[in-house]
Amino acid sequence: MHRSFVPIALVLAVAVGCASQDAGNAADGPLDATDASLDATADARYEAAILPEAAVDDGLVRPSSPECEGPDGGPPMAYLPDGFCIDRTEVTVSQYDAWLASGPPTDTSPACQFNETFEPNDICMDMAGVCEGDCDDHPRVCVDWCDASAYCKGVGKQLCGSLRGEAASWTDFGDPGKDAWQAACSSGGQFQFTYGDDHDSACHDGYPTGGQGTEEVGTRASCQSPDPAYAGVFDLTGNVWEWEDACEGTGPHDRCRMRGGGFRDPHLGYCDFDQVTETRLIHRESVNPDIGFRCCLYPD
Ligand SMILES: [Ca+2]
Ligand SMILES: [Ca+2]
Repeated sequence: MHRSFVPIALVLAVAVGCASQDAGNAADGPLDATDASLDATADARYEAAILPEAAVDDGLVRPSSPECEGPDGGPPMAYLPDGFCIDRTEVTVSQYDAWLASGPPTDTSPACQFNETFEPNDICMDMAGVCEGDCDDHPRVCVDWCDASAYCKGVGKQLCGSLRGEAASWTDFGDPGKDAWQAACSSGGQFQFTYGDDHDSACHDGYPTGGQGTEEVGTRASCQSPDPAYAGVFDLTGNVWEWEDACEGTGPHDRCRMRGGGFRDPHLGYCDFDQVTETRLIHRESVNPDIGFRCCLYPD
């Protein structure tokens, strides 16, 4: 077990300054293109697994797994053996902005009545680490939990929660038999890290940019599962933390979980890392330059 993590001070919990807002290479892996046992879906995952360029250029245009067809936007999805679909990457700036441009209706969910806008927070967007310039394929950051949840619903998906498509229990975040994000990250409970059990510093140590900022989603192929059935899902470790449908209560100040670590965080990346206990407290209304999200889908 690699439990050498040294808790990072709460300095990582960047306050936005507003009272209501807190702010490998898989080619070395076991996959074999000549393995006749790989079906067409697995072949597609294999291709994404061994070709980093494809992960970037092809990954965003690759069709979703057949089981995951139907959503109207966002990243292509992978169907996992646990019976649900998950976005292959974090939701990008261009994907989120396309939804915003469609004029989504006001958020009326009980937990999100505080949420007056889906626009990324202006103060947050001016903070260090937020992409400037050509950012279309970077993860969308500076959005609160309610923005993330509304986006997922808006494109016909859900913010990742339990394996059954409900909100995940606050305490089940480390259980791959109950928590969808954890099932994806741990390859159904096989591994401590997305990529296996042996620590790979390339997937930590401020992944991907040593604390400087985000990177285009899916850029690095090393930080994905070596199991073909779970491969092709990128950046579960690092790039940005990801909002999860796992909250302590229904109020704006109630805590919600974020998963996987972000570019500011060295040494993180255990799939079952408990950010609430060990690093920082994040509330439903919080925004931050290193928090984004991805969505799930639960086929009938
Ligand atoms: Ca908002
Ligand atoms: Ca991530």
